[in-house]
Order: sequence, then C-alpha cells, then structure tokens
Amino acid sequence: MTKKNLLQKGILLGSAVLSMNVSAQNKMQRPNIIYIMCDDHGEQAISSYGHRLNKTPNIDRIANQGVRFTKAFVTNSICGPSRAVLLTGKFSHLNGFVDNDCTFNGEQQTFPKLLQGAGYETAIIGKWHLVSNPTGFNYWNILPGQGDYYNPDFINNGKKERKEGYVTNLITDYSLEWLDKQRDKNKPFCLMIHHKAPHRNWMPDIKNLNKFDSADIKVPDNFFDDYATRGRAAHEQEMEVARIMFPGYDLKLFDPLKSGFPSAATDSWLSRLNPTQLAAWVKAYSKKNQQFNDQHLTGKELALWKLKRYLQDYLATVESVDESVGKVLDYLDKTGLAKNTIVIYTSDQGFYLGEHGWFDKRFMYEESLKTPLLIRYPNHIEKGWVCDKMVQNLDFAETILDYAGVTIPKDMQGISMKPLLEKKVSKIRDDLYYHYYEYPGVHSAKRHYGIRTDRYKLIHFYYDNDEWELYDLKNDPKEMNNIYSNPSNKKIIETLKRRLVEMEKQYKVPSIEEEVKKIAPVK
Ligand code: SGN
Ligand code: CA
Repeated sequence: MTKKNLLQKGILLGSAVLSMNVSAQNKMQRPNIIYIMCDDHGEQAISSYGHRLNKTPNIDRIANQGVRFTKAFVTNSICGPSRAVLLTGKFSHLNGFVDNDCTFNGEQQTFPKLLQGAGYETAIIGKWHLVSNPTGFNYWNILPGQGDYYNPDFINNGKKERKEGYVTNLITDYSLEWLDKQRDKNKPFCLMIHHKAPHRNWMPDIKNLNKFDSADIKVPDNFFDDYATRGRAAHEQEMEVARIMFPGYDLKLFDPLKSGFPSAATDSWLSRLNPTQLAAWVKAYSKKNQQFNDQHLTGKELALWKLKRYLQDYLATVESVDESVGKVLDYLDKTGLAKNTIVIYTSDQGFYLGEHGWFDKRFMYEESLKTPLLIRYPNHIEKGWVCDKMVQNLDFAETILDYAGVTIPKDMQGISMKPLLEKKVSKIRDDLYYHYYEYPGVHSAKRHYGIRTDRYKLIHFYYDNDEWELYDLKNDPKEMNNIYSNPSNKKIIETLKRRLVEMEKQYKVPSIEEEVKKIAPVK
C-alpha cells in the first residue's frame, strides 16, 4: 500500500498528528511584531546615530541588540502620506493619500488586514492622522487628528474619551495594557505604537521641562545656509527657525511674569493643561524667559537663541519616548516575549533640527528624506549591525508580511527587507523614487519629485516653477552645492533622468501635467 493510500485509510494517523503538530508549532513560532513609530523624530536625536545631542539609552537598546539603518528613507516626507505608504506598501499616488488633506480609503488592502486574515491579533495605539476610522485592527485607540500632548482625547474603538495625563505616557500605558490583558494570547500579534511626540509644538512632560536648560546644544554648521546655489524652493520655504517660529506656541515665550498666567485665549495650546500642570509650566519657563527678555538679542544671536530653545524642548519631548520604549522592552524581557518578537523603531519621517536653518520636513534633502530605522529580532538579525544599504518605508509592509509568512501581494510596490536583514543579499535597491505634493500649503515647500542613488540626488521642482537640482552626496553630504548647471555633470544627469522615467513607469506615476490639472491653478 502506498503512503497516500495508507493516509487515506487513516493508517498513518501517527504521522498525520505529527505533521499537524509541526504546523501548529510553526504557527506558534510566527513572530510577534511591535512597530513603534514616532512623529517627526529625526535620527539626530537618537544617540546611537552619533549626533551627540541627547541620550536615548532605550531606543539604543534596539540598535545594540539588532540593526541600525543609516539609509532608510521615506517616499513622501509628511505624516498622513507616510502612514498610508506604511499600511499599503504602495506609493501615495496609488494609495490615494498624497497629502495631509486627504482621507484614507480604509477599504483598500493593508498589511494589518492581511495579518489579521492570517490569524494575527492586530492593534494600533496613538497617532493615526488618516481621518477615516482604522480598519484591519482588532483593537484601535487613536488620537483624533494631531492629538494633544496634555490630557488628550483618545478614540477608543470608536468611543471618544478624555484622559488625564501626558500623551506619550498614556500611549505607553494603553500599549502595555493591551499586551498584558486585552489581546488573545493564543495568537501572534502585531502592535503598532504610534507616538505623537516629538511633533510640533514640542511640549515636554512636566518632569522634563528643564532637562536641557544647561545642555551644550551643538548648532549645525549649515544653520546659516544662504541657499546660494539653490533655486526658488529653498528660498521661498517657510520653515526657518529664525523667521517662522511663533514666539508663544513654538518658543514658549508667553509672558507669565506680566500676566501671571498665560491666557487660554492667546495661548490656546496651553488650554488643555489643568491648573497644576499650568503652574508647573509657568514655573519652568518664567526664569529663563525673563533672562531672555533681559538680553535683548537681535540678528544671528536671536536666531541661535531660538534654535536652542526649540531643541531644548524637542529633545525634552523625546525623553518620554525613550522612556516608553524602555518600558515596552522591559515588558518583553519580563514575559519572555522578547525572543520571538520583532521590534521596529522608526519615525514617519526625519526632521530638520536646524540644518539649513530649518525645522519641519517635506523636502527631499537628507534630513527629512531619511527616517531612523532600528530593528531587533533575536537570533535572526545580527546584534549591533549597522546597515548602510538603502531601504524605504515602502518596504516595511512587505517585510512584516514576509516575516509573518504571509504572501506579499503582487500589487505592493516595495521589496521585503528580510533577505537583507538575514544577510542573504547585500542590498535590495540601487535607487529610490520620491514625490512630495503638499503645495500650496503650510511651510510652502514646493512640489517636487526625484531620484536618490547611493551617490547622487536629482530633484525636480514643478507647479509654480520648473527647476532641477543635483547633489553629489559623496563630496557634499550636507547638500550645500547644487551642481545641476555644471556642464561636467551632463552625463550623470542624463543617466538619472533616464532612470527616473523608468521608475515612473514601473511605479505607475501619473504625469505631473495630469496631476497639476486636478489641482487649483497657479496664482
Ligand atoms: C501642523 C504643523 C506643521 C506641520 C504639519 C504637518 N503646524 O500643521 O508645522 O508641518 O502639522 O505635520 S502647527 O502649527 O499645527 O503645529 S505632520 O507630521 O502631521 O505631517
Ligand atoms: Ca510627521
């Protein structure tokens, strides 16, 4: 009798049971995923990246126990679009969420839905920013819109509730509670912890308000960039620390000494604070604001003071995120979950911490094109590895599905990083495509798209201008010299343009003429 016949007659029951056990075991061994994403956390403010602005020992634990990417990039450096790319593994023009004014079509395919369908328990806690309700999650508890730092509202599986406390701590508490008590422990899980911090207007927790007061904050050497070699986009943006920041909202120059308390009318961003919190804020800023008033700074000195105040608050806001990461990692250690859980730490994009004189993101220049990326998966990813190969947030969904053993849909546009993470290939991409759309809009970063290779970056600004920029990242890593008009670069420009056309075809990008037709005419 053949094995097939024996099986059919139930004689080989023993081995059938065995094979069932193996598959049940395989299922159990599917990794859990904890995906932690901050909002606007530039790598400059993570100590393992070596910029020496602050210390993030807990985020660094992920780097020390796993891999740190130095060339992880986004496809569209802005919040909602980045989140939509993450969920769908598709560029903005295909997932439909090109700028922050869009509403996410939650009916489309997303990786949490695919995980759920494959037996994963899925949850998202924190910032969402995609307008429509989350789909594909067993549990969701999100901040409405941008959310508030103090005493924020949450929408908990559809029900709005105001929670007393500081947003980063509350997101952490909800996350630990879900991990410990709420999830179905018979299933592998994917938990997405999406912090609001350190998004503008950089409001630290009370205990950190004075943490960086005497810190020696390094000023980027291109803070006073005059954009001499660049086109209109860099000249016409509205994201300069010196020129654009609001005295109260951004720089916390409310005047408690004069009025006793900042008024909710003029300082509405403070209106969420309860009287005890407000008193702590007034105490924390009064003396240093008085010192500032007494100095009567102007010109470059004033600009430097603004940068320092901005970074003090930004870094103090990051402190709570690091603490949160520590709590989550400790929980994984304590419960023995660490071994079989992939932990990813990233941001929705990078951020300018004074480079080129800026704050915010949007541009295809390095600080905002990049996003920090740290991944830990014990026994699968080498400890303390620094990977300098290019990856994109477009690849995240594919990577997670790959690790979960779920077939990656053909219409996803990224590439699984799993073979790279396991050192089975030396790289997954030679170049990347970028496209930013939110213009006209806040901060006035003009529409542009472009290509980045390991060495070069070519950008085309369009809509109300038509300008190209080229950077040689090897000789000019800070992108101070636009070399597009240098005749010696004719060949490389031709090559990059040819490759751009190929990528537009591969990624099904509509022509910019088509795109521009759909929006308001240039004024
Ligand atoms: C708000 C901020 C901007 C920020 C956008 C988008 N202004 O409009 O500074 O660029 O959000 O940020 S604020 O006055 O409201 O703080 S994103 O991360 O959501 O894309
Ligand atoms: Ca953001």
